[in-house]
Amino acid sequence: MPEVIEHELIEKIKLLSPGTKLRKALDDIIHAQLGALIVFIDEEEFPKYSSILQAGFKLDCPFSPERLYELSKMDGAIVMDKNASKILAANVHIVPDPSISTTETGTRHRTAERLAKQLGVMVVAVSKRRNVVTLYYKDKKYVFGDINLVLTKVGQTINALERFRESFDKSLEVLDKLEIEGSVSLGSVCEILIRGIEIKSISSSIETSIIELGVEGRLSQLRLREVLKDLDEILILIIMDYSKKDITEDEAKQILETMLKIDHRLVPFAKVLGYDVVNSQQVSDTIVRPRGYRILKNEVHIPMNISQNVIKSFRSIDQLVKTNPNVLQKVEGIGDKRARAILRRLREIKKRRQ
Ligand code: 3AT
Ligand code: 3AT
Ligand code: MN
Repeated sequence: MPEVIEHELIEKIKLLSPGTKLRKALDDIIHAQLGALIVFIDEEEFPKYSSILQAGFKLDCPFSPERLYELSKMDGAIVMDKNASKILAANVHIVPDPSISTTETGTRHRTAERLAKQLGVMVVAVSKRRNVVTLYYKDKKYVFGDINLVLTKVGQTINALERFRESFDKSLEVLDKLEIEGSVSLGSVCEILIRGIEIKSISSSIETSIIELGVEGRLSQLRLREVLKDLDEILILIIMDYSKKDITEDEAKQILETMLKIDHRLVPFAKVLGYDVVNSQQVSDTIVRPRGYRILKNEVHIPMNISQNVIKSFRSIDQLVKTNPNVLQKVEGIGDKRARAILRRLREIKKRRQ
């Protein structure tokens, strides 16, 4: 489910995730084989809606999971304030505008969907028959999965992502050496970028599930953070290294955004980097020379503004590796010590066995 779920809906999902009091109430309702229809509105607006939210009885008491659970034994809807801190009314009969479209079948769920659309509010339906919680917010709908299934799915996805990240990191080490030898093909650059983009898009496909897991998702959240660690930065540096023309960091970020949307194939990736190629054979046959942003940043820990000076003078990393400290020192921001450190590190990488 790679759809981008908007920020507002994410906030609502958090309100209902494990660890919250609201979720405790919903779990109790499900375990008791009950159903519920809960409307969240601005307390001050409540009197205005007397024709839509009819009858029932007013309560105006603080919310607790126990109270909500007891009230769900009654027919009709429960009205709460929008922060879920108060229960305003129970046994309410909701009469939304019947002309508003709904794809649901049961009356509870049809009513919930219509009301959320009509008032632009959050409505939660707990199905008695299907033991499932559905969140409606404005015209959006989110069905909460069975927590154990969601946990399993997220866990399996992260296991795979961890393996992908490991092999991505290994291919960066290979790239280091090829870059210094001056024998990188455009194909191998695009392949690495594609792997990185795949890690990013698979990760974002489970982000909502992790939020849905609430406190149960903490470990997954930490693991995912490790998987994504420095990934954007690395991809941006690779793009700056291999873009056909000189680009700024911001331009590289734009290219990264574009890469998330295109086909994960060599030709489209090479084109986004600015190469005029027609087929993947041509991509693989093209030898490219990196400017050196990534190696200088990640292997030698040179700040970006200084590596820019180095790159202005040497143009590519294979040129840089051939120079000597006296020449390198002439670059602004590079002293004797740094010059030696850069060259030492580059030679170490060159000698490294794969
Ligand atoms: P019971 O005494 O519980 O049988 P009730 O008047 O308390 O009846 P409920 O709110 O429990 O009514 O609703 C029971 C079912 O009746 C739920 C729904 O399938 C159906 N129902 C209620 N109102 C409507 C409606 N306006 N249109 C179609 N079906 C409805
Ligand atoms: P289940 O999946 O069976 O729980 P449903 O969408 O099939 O939900 P039902 O028609 O079975 O819905 O109705 C179940 C209860 O929902 C009946 C009533 O207590 C409540 N309900 C349904 N429509 C309304 C409404 N317009 N206002 C308040 N409560 C309603
Ligand atoms: Mn039903």
